[in-house]
Parts: sequence; C-alpha cells; structure tokens
Amino acid sequence: MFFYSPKETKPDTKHLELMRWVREMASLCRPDRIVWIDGSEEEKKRLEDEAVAAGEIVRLNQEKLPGCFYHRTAVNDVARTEHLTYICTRKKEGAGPTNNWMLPKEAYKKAGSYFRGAMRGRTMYVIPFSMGPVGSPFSKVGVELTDSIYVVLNMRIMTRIGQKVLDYLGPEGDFTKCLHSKADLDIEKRLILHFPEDNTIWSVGSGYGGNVLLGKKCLSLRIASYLAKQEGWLAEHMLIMGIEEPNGHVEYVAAAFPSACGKTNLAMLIPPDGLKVKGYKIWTVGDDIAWMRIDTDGALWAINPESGFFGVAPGTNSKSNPSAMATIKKNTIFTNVLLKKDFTVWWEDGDEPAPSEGIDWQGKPWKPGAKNEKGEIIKGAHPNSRFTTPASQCPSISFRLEHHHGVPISAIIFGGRRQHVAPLVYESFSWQHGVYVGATMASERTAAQFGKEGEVRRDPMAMLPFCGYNMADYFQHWLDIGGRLQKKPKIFHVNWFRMDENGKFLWPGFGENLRILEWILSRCNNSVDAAKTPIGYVPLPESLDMTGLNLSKEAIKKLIEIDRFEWLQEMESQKEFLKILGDDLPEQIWQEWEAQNKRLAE
Ligand code: GTP
Ligand code: SPV
Ligand code: MN
Repeated sequence: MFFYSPKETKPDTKHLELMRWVREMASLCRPDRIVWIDGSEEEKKRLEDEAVAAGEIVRLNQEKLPGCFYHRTAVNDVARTEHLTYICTRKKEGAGPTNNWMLPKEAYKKAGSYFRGAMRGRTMYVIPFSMGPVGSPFSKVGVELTDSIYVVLNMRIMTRIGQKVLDYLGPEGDFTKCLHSKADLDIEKRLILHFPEDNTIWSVGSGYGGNVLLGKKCLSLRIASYLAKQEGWLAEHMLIMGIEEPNGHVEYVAAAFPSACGKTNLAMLIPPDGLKVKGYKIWTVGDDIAWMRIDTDGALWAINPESGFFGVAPGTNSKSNPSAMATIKKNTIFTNVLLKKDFTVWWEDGDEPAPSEGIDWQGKPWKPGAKNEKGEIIKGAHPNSRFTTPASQCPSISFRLEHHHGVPISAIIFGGRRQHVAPLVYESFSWQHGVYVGATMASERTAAQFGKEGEVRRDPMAMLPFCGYNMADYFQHWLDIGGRLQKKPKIFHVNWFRMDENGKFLWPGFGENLRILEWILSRCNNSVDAAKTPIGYVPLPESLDMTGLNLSKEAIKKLIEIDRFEWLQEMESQKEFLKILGDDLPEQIWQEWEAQNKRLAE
C-alpha cells in the first residue's frame, strides 16, 4: 500500500501513536486536507465562515441572536438510531442480550467499506477533546476525526477541545479513537460502532448529534461505562443538581431519566412561587451525564464530563425552563427547529405564537396549521430538535462544574414517563432494592430515538441504549459499588407523568418538582416520616409542602396511590424483561423481585 499524504496543518504534538492513527484513518477516508483543531477563537470564526459559505450552517440574526447558528440534518437523520448502534466485543456475551452486537473484525470491515474514500473532496478535522476538566484525574481524553464542521462547532461547546488537550495528553497519553464521517448520509450505510476492547468508536453515515458528537453518548456512556466497570466507578445517563438551603448548605442529587423525560428541565429548575419564602437556590451541574466514583470519605462523588447542553427545544419556554431560555440567547447552535423570515428560530410550545410563515425542519416552506397528505399537522420544529449551548451561560450553573473533584451525591433518583402504575415518588428500602428499582425501570418511548413513540419499554437506569457491556454485569457492578460505599446515597423513583382518566397530567411538574426534591432530601437526613408500601416508602400527604399549589387532596392521593392489581401485572412484565438477561442476572435482583412480588400479593 502506498502512503497517502494530503495537505495537513502541522500538529503540535509528540504523540507518535496519535499521528500514526490519524494518517492511517486518512488513508482510509482520503480527505483532501487534514486540519488539527487548536480550539482558538480565530479558528472558530474561520470555521463558522467556511460552514456558512458551504451552506452547512446558517448565520442567524446577529442582533437578536448574537453568535447563533442554524443547522438542519437530513430528514431521515433526526434522532439516535439504536438499531444501527453496536457494541463490538470479541465475545457476544460481552455485549449482552440488550445490545446489538457485531464481531470487531466484521464491524471494521463493514464500516471500513463505507469509510473508504468517504472524505474525498472534504477536510478531515482532528479534534482533541477532554471529557471532564482538562487534567482532572477523573477526566478522559478522546480524539475525534470528522468531515463535518457542524460536529467541530458542536464539540467545541459540548467538550473542552484543542491544543490544551494535546498538551495534557503528552507523547503517550491514552485516548479514545473516534472516527466519524457523514459519508453519503445514507441510512442504509449508517453504523454507530463501539469497540470497548480497542477504546475505539466508528460512526458513519449520520449527522445527528447523539450519533456524531462522539464525546457524548458514545464515549461518555458506552465506552466510559465499560471502563468504569473495570476501574470501579459509574458512568451514568444522569443529571446532577445542587439544592442550596437558606443557610448556604448545598445537597446534591443525581437523577437518571430516559431521553426527553425531563433531565434538562429538572437540572435547571426555578423554585415555584409557593416555596420561594423558603429561599432555596438551585445549582445546575449537568443535564445528561454523570461520572461517579467513591472517594476517600466513602461517599459517592460526581462530575459532569460535558461543558454544554444539547437540549430538546420544543416545550422549552420561559415558564417551563427560564434558565434554558436565558442560556440559549447567544452562542448557540439550533438544529432542526423552524427558521423564521427574520433569521430567528421558533419551536412548538416555546415563548412565541407561531409565525405566519417559515422554513420547517424538513427545509420546506411552512405555515401554521399546514397538514400533510394524511391530514396530520406538520410541525415547524422536529420534536427532537435541539439547541447546543455553553453551560457557562446558564444562570444557575454551578461553579463546581470546573471543579476537578465534583460534588458529593446524597440521593440517586430514577424516573420514567409512565401514564399509569408508577407513583409520583417512592423511596427504595435499601441500596440493593434501589438497584432492583433502577434495573426494572420503564418508560414510554419519546422522539429522542428512532421508533414507535409512546410504547412502554424497560429502560434500566435510563441506560438501555447506552450501556457498553452486558446489562447483567452492569447490575452486578451497581451492587458491588453499594458494597464498597460507606455513605450510601438513598435511592428513589419519581414519575412526573402520571395521568388521570381523561389523559391529563395529575402533577404540574417542572418547578413544582422541587416539592418532591424537598421530601427526598428530608428522607436523606431522616427528618420526616413516610408510609411503607409493598414497593417502598411514599410521602405522608401532610409531609409534602403544597403551599401555593392548587391541587386537590383527591389528586394527591391518586398521585401516590399504589394499585396492587396494576403492580402485580407490572411485576410480570418486569419478570419477562429480567428473564432476557438469563443466568447472568445477579441473584440479588431476583431476590428483590421475589420479595416485592410477595409483598404485593399479601
Ligand atoms: P435528553 O436530552 O434526551 O437526554 O432528555 P432530557 O431528559 O434532558 O429531557 P428534557 O428535560 O429535555 O425533557 C423534555 C420533555 O419532557 C419535554 O417534552 C418537556 O415538556 C417534558 N417535561 C420535562 N419536565 C416535565 C415535568 O415535570 N412534567 C411534565 N409533564 N413534562 C415534563
Ligand atoms: C438523548 O437522546 O438522550 C440525548 C440526545 O441526550 S443525544 O445526544 O442525541 O443522544
Ligand atoms: Mn440524554
């Protein structure tokens, strides 16, 4: 094979393995140019201008939205494609029964044929990035090669990138090898491949966030969960937030909800009017990913490895999430929302009424009320349209985001979107019972993943699409962590989405969720009693502070009610799921299932 040497900017690194790998991937993808990303402001400007000129992004109205850009992905490329996402381990058991699996050799061969020559006529950007503050012992370095400026600009917001990362990496530091090409954006030739044994990620044929910002789900969850298992820590699909009491004391919680189930909203919560007199203040540490480890004090400490938010736009407004609205006023990239005539953006359930016209997420002229051939309303913004915005711009951002040490976690909260069955909140009986609660969690499918919306599926710890190894071993890992923790966070389950018989939400949600966090924290410091039910502890109605909330006693009762009949059915459905994990499932999870089933039947 002859050596391929395109034009290349001079890398400022002595990392020979990194340079060898970049050239090897270039000789596969055949870009016209290789550009090493340094992370500077000048470089950002240059890339923005280039991408605007090429039509890859649109510069928005700089008076109204300074530093903001707009991008549309291909119509068939607007959400993560879980059916095209694989864990490639030498043995199938390594991936387990809940992941798609391919033999590494075959995966490299198949994707290699899609990558071959895919960057002809394009530039390959080399993005060194750090998940977590650069140089923190808890951070991980990756290098993403991509032919998309949109990816570079997003990675610049979501992670720490550039020369400082190369400097930290030195001549032989470890890094995750991340290769991405849009190729032809052909869904038939799209693959999102993870090779945990090689610390490598290959993504081809997509331009959608979760598939291509390889520091996010691919590295920080799938690869990181695999590393975390080996190194004795946890990589989770969780928000991290601090709740400050008037005396200045801050308690931190971490919460795992599936995609588009309210992590961003909860992490940025504004105390509701009725609780204002109590003087709480909320600090946002992260809205999507938590890396947690046991420190020398025997407690669980967490960092958010990201530096930006990739949040769902529709439904975001000054009432539901004022902090997000303040964050996205500048330096934000909007993807797949509606583009207005004045080069600002709009989405359903935002702050403004629908404009009289605009360009919708499919790139077509749009008018409010327009319908398709089937008579369905055409949305201006795709339900999974998103904003990419710097965390530093968030009014509630915690200064601890840049702390190498992270924050101590008092409570872990699991949650899903369930119209029925799951009560507003309950507390597990123990760490082991809590792990079982997380392991059997379920949620209705949302627009964040390709597939049928609304269908209930088990999504253990909100990690079903993100666990980089066998789910059964993952549960065992959670049990082991509990065994090592001297100060165990209490484990809770919440459901903001319970509905009445008319299909209306029983709970107002959003800012009002602080009332539930307040109860959770009082349970953590043992300052409030609770009612024992077969599934866990629920609040005594009088111990929830409902000041200023106009909710009937009836509704509150319904919200925390446990219907034994529904729950016995739920147990059967849990059993079906647990059986899929076979003999590898830790015995303790079955014991918890049996015990709960017995309590419910009594
Ligand atoms: P990913 O970014 O996909 O991981 O999702 P996320 O968990 O951060 O989801 P996000 O906070 O963006 O949730 C978005 C959806 O949840 C929107 O449709 C919101 O309107 C809805 N939502 C968030 N919080 C609440 C709540 O407390 N009650 C109700 N009813 N809906 C909520
Ligand atoms: C999710 O789907 O859980 C997200 C968005 O946070 S993505 O990064 O696309 O996965
Ligand atoms: Mn997410």
